[in-house]
Amino acid sequence: MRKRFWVLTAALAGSGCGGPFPQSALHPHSDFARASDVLFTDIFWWAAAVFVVVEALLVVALIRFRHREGRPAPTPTHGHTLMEIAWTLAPAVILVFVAVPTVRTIFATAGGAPADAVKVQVIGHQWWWEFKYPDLALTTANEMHVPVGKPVRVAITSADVIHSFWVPPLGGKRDAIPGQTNYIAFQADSEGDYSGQCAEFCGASHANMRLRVVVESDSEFGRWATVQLAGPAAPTPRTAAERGKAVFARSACIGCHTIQGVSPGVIGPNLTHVGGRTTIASGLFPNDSAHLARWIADAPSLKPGALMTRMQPPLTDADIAALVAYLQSLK
Ligand code: HEC
Ligand SMILES: [Cu+2]
Repeated sequence: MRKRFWVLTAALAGSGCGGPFPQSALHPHSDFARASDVLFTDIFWWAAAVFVVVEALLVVALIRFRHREGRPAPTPTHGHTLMEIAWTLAPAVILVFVAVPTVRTIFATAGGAPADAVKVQVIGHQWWWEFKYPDLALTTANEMHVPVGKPVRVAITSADVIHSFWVPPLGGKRDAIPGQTNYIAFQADSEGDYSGQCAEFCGASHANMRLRVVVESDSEFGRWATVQLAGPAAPTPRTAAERGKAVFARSACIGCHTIQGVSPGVIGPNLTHVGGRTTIASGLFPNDSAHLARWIADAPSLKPGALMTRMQPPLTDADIAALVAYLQSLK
């Protein structure tokens, strides 16, 4: 019985260290994330050493001075100058070894970047992320693209309440504060699709405020930017997508969403190329017909508190299907 308990405990503890864990800060993929990881490991080993020394002394004291029949109580030590100096100095020295790398990392990750860094402006919204590339005059949402091996400078702010931008494998977390801009800079060292998360409680769907960062080759990034900069594809005449465009243009959608050349809304994500995204609703759902249809019909039922309210009067199933076809055509 006891043996089985230990095997089970070891298995549970061991399994905590495996798995893919897409939002783990222990798998760094940029200079920023590596700097935090190195600092974390450094402080972890100092803490481990302190733990071992303190626990060892405790165990020695427990065993050596245990009460035994007929033995008088040990005499307590008072005013031992050497010991007092030792246990004051040792922690002070350890704290210096912790403080110096900490302060160095704080400055190293303060957001400084060369002038030719790719610039991205991140704006937190309840409960989605807007990404603007000022040098490219490009706006998108929820999925940020950056080239691999190039410095990226991220300027972070918020349109409503305080959020926090955090992509554990790449960098952050850094608060997104309305009326203020905070910066981080990083250089991703491997291509991939990294997930992030708002890290400052911001209301009902805080936990559903995710994001993705696609790190790709320079040429793929260039291709992506070119597609984003082009206007939306015109739907083929007499298809569901064309009917969907008409439904979009006569519905409340236009008050909240921008589709370049179609509508100017700025309450929700820019939908000009929404069909090219892999997810919707800030990384919550795959961008497929079923989820799009349910989202358009009743977004708050999929994402509590979503500021995309239920359409009134409700859209017909045919209208929703047409809208889905239209949005999917916007690659
Ligand atoms: C009251 C403003 C409002 C109206 C009206 C509105 N939306 Fe939205 N929409 C939003 C907001 C805000 C979000 C982001 C919600 C979130 O993720 O929390 C959103 C998200 C979306 C998304 C997901 C985009 C992404 O990148 O994740 C799609 C698709 C969408 N809306 C389509 C539509 C369509 C189609 C209509 C019209 C039938 C519509 N919306 C009407 C505010 C609105
Ligand atoms: Cu949040």
